[in-house]
Amino acid sequence: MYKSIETLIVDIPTIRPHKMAVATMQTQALVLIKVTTDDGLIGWGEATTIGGLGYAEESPESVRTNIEHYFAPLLKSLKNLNVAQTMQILKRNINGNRFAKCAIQTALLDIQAQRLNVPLSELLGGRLRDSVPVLWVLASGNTEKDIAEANKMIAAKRHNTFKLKIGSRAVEADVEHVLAIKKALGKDVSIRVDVNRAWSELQAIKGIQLLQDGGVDLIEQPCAIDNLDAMQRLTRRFDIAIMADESLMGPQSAYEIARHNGASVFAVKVAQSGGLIEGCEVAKIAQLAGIDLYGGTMLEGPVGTVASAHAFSTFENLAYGTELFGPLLLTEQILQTPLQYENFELKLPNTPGLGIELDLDKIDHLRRR
Ligand code: MUC
Ligand code: MG
Repeated sequence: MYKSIETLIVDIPTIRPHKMAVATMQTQALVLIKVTTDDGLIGWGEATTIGGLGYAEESPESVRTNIEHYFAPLLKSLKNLNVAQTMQILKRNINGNRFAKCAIQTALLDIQAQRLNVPLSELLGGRLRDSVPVLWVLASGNTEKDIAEANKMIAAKRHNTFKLKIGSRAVEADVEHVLAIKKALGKDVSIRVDVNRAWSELQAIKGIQLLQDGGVDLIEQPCAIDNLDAMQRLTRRFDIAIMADESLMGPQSAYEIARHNGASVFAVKVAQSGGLIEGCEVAKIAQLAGIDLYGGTMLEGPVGTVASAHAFSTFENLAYGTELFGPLLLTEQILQTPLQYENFELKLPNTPGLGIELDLDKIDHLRRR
């Protein structure tokens, strides 16, 4: 039934260095999975990560190796199973590897949605919106450059909400940088910060107080992944939204964080969740626990971005919008028709499956040999 499963690593320079506490990105290594069926259908998935092993436990190279050696032979041995049954067998036989599992599941859902002639979102329960709001991340490392970049985005009606990457400098220096940007952009522009787990609890108390007083709207992953106690105390202590990102690793951890009041917002990432379906489960847990939602990214290219958009379009509450801007950070586009960003939102395709057409010549030219 599944004839071939290919993993392509496609290295694309970013439009400027993207500085985060965990890594500075100059190039993004897109990890694309192409699944071909015996009857000639093709499904795509993506398992892109950030900064090699700087962000998560899977690297582009480990995804490729594990798909080639473990996922592909197993998938090729399966016959006459639906997507759920196929994923159940993969999960029983392969531990961890959430990014690889997400990419494979996406490709299988893409194929199934094409067979049924419906957009992929219809297999996830059905979309509630045809577009999702998209913010922009300011991460040039320079306050003046960030302000100029934000003003350009607002004027072009591309983004009117901004997330700032902090955590690599002293708390005071980071706060000064954020509040200068907040002041320059004014009260109507929502500013959030992502600390990428760089602060101790005491640093977080100091930093969050100053940012809350300065009119910032949200603090993302201030403390270490495992420090659920600190996240709980910070969530209770402050009025400002505290968002879990790296510490969310699928439905089980979503349940644990929700149970301990360890966040007021969840950043749902389909790869971190282990799949589109699991991302929707994380969202459901949030909804039941009264936690708000935000659609996150692993700075994927268009495949992972549109797959995420299909999942996020089904969420009842998307109070904090999304950050599905990954393709816009890249100097090269790999679709025949680029994803449509307009009026501060990303439009979802209506055609069957993921609803995108890849530029295979471009991919072949850019891919790692
Ligand atoms: C993260 O931690 O949120 C998402 C946007 C961005 O600039 O970095 C990522 C990772
Ligand atoms: Mg984050």
